[in-house]
Amino acid sequence: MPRGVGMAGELYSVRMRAAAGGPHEAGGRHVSGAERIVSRLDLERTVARLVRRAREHPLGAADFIQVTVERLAAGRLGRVPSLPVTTLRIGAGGPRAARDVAAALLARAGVAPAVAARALSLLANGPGPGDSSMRGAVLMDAQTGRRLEPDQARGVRVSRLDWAPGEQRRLAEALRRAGALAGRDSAERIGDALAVASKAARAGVLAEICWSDDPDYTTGYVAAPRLGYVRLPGIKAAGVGRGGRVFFVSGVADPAALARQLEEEPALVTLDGVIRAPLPAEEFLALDDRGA
Ligand code: WAQ
Ligand code: MG
Repeated sequence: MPRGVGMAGELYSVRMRAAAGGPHEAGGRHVSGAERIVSRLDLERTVARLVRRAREHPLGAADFIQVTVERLAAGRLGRVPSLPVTTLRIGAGGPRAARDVAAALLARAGVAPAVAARALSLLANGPGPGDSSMRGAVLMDAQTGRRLEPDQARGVRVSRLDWAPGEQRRLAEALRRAGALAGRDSAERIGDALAVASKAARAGVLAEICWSDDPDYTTGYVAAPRLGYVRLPGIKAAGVGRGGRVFFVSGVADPAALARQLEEEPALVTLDGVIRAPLPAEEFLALDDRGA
């Protein structure tokens, strides 16, 4: 997807969120969200694309779409290197087996096993109020399992980020070359998730687990600075509309300040880590230090 020739001049953060049954604040069901950082030249077509993305979303027709356009202060844009990407082969064990691998990876990243188990069941049941989805992520203490996000209905949204120009296309090519795309895997979705995970890792998040609440997207991941971004195909059965995201942190004195950093500090992601060909989960787990 062309994103303009350069990032010189004025930059804009463009953010979209969509809901059905009214705005999110009035109890509407979250349908989709996406965002970009673009130059002035790309501003209008970016707004149009995001509106189209909301309207054509598989979770159903949105009747509330909000697009926010905000000029970024000059010189405030951080650079975030992307985590290395590994796609695991899970075998025939289905979501159960993939979640066991996720738990093993989280333990390796420093999350207490009981806390990892708690996060997995939270995502399986829907982490929002009344077992709904959240718009943002749960922030969880990696040792106690305590939820630290300031707003538990909304969660923490990693925001004001995008790929540097051309990088998302390079990522898509690298994924294809590595043979990492199977079934309904979407390079665009991987790009969005990898950007979020890379910004979170950079900000000091210890580990993350995520799978989509979109019924037809069944690949999830665990990410951590030590592991990289580790994709777990089939971590959810097709047709299940529950999912979410958990950021695990350790020894964070001020969770609200971390949440603000994740939400507000603008950042461009550059393709940095390797994109590996798929390998069996046991093989990855048998290796000690992976990733960066
Ligand atoms: N910041 C924090 N949490 C978010 C954000 C964000 N920017 N965007 C979404 N979430 C949370 C929210 O609770 C959603 O319900 C949940 O994550 C899932 O979001 O093949 O598509 O956009 O490697 O449905 C991961 C695997 C796909 C990609 C994840 O998530 C791959 C996905 P979705
Ligand atoms: Mg979703």
